[in-house]
Amino acid sequence: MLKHWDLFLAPYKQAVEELKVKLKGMRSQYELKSTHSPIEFVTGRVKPIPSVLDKAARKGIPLDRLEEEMQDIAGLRMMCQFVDDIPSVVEILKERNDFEVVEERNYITEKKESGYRSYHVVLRYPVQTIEGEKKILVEIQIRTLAMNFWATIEHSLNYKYSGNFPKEIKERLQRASEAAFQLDEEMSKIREEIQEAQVMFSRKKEK
Ligand code: 0O2
Repeated sequence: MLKHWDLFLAPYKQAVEELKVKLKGMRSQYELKSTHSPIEFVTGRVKPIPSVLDKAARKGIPLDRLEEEMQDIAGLRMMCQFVDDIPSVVEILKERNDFEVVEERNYITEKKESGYRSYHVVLRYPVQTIEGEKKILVEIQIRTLAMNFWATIEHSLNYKYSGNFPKEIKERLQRASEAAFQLDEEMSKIREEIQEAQVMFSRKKEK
């Protein structure tokens, strides 16, 4: 049974490892040019088997349809400093020719009821295997540091309460989401000041 899952997850693991290198490479290119990088950092993971099974049961996805219907078995996150960096990152992804963007979900303009904000892009990514090329779905979540802070905290609380938050916690999370939104707004207003300071700092480090 475990062997079957190992085989199933192998191309997803390969895709996550390859994409982490590629997307982190984008950040390094900005650093070399000493210009503001719209990408702050990149993480990636393969969904653990119990989470795959949970989600399949929750969404009524038959196990023999996982490849077609579960889009985030391979998942990456790209964190940005500013909200305005997010469309720049999406454009760069769309211009690449090593994968195809097949779907986009904008939970920034359409915030989720929980308070969740993020921009999701689904890719069809070709993995080279010993049996030939296999195209798999990969989800990239693009978000600011503030959105990531909120989502990380909310996600861990979700484990504790299995999604059934007490009213008080739910309201606090919604207020915290609003505070994260305000933080993003304030930072956007002084974006130019911050970027100038960051370029000065990186040049000083180089000397
Ligand atoms: P993980 O891997 O533990 O993060 P659904 O799962 O029904 O919400 P769907 O169709 O799978 O929706 O696609 P969606 O909403 O684009 O992507 C789901 C993923 O987005 C989730 O993965 C989370 O990573 C993130 N997400 C969506 N809504 C929320 C939210 O309210 N709070 C937080 N913290 N994250 C959210 P999983 O499946 O939860 O798994």
